[in-house]
Amino acid sequence: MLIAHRKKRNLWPSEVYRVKFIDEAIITVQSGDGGRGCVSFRREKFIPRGGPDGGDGGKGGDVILEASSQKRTLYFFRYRKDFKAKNGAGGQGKRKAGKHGDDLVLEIPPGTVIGDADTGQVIKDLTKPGEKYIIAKGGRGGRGNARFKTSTNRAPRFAQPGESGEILKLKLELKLLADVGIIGLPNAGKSTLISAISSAHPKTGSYPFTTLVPNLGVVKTDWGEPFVVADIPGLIEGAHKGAGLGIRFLRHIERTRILIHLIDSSSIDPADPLMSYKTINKELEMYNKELAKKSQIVVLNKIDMPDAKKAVDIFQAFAKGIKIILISALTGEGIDNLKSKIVQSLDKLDKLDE
Ligand SMILES: Nc1nc2c(ncn2[C@@H]2O[C@H](COP(=O)(O)OP(=O)(O)OP(=O)(O)O)[C@@H](O)[C@H]2O)c(=O)[nH]1
Ligand SMILES: [Mg+2]
Repeated sequence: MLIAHRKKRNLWPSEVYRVKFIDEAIITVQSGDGGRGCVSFRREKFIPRGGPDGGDGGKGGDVILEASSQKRTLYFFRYRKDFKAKNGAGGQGKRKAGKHGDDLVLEIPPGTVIGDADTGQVIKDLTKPGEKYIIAKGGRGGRGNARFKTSTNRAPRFAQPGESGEILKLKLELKLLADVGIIGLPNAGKSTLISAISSAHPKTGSYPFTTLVPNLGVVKTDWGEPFVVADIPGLIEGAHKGAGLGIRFLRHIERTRILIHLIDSSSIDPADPLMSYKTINKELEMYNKELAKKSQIVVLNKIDMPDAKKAVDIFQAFAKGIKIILISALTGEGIDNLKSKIVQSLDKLDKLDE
């Protein structure tokens, strides 16, 4: 079986799975048109022929892209694709200028590359939170007739129209960095879990090493910004020395913010209930001390199985002081609770960063 896996792996060019690490959106943005200039003449009592007093049109709104640490993915752009800033208002009599159109600010996650969707050319790379870029400038307002008065034409009957806004088709591209990594022994149910909570649907199977390359999925929640989860191949004892597959992918989760440590409750050995938990943590530490320090959410899976309750009780009795979440990735039990715990942990870390 392993040979078959190896063959398959070689057949997969890195490109194939690199695609999964990218979030993309194609959107159209349009800046506001400038307001038209006004043609108007002063009309006052006892002044039969007042001069021209048409005001200028207002400037159209800009479309601005802003990198925001509140955004983790391009999920928002799956459902809205057309964006337009406001037009400038027309000028009025008495030299009153039209109001400027409001700018439209679109928040995108830091690290988003903005390109021209038609030519593929990169326009801008927004990396730091707070960084802004005017992607489409609003049209200038047209000048009112008051501006065109000259010695030879004291009563111009014309004004400028406003300049049109720009329309751009953009491709947004974000290399996804997972916020959450799922770790555990082979068969713990990591891929089943990522399927249950996210847009990723990797292969699952009742044999070890079903997953050969990491999978990334975007998880949408009811509590705010979606987050990204990575499921990596199972870790086994000796992984840090190269046993199994998981180790070579640990670097993918080095930059995650939290880890879900997934344990198959049906394989808990009553004689040594914490064995798998300790094995994984030891491997993390041998690989990289920082990784071992990352905050973990410990999750017992497969609680739908017969005798699961007994195994969970035993585990809990031994794992004093460790908070445990119970789920069945297969039936969905406990999944919402887990999602809300992940969101809470991420929010807490976000606050610490601020
Ligand atoms: N009864 C039950 N079976 C589960 C549950 N979660 C996963 N399984 C099964 O456990 C087996 C392994 O699941 P996977 O999701 O492939 O496990 P994995 O951790 O990704 O395994 P590797 O990729 O090999 O490391 C599959 O047959 C799943 O159907 C669960 O909550 N309950
Ligand atoms: Mg898997």
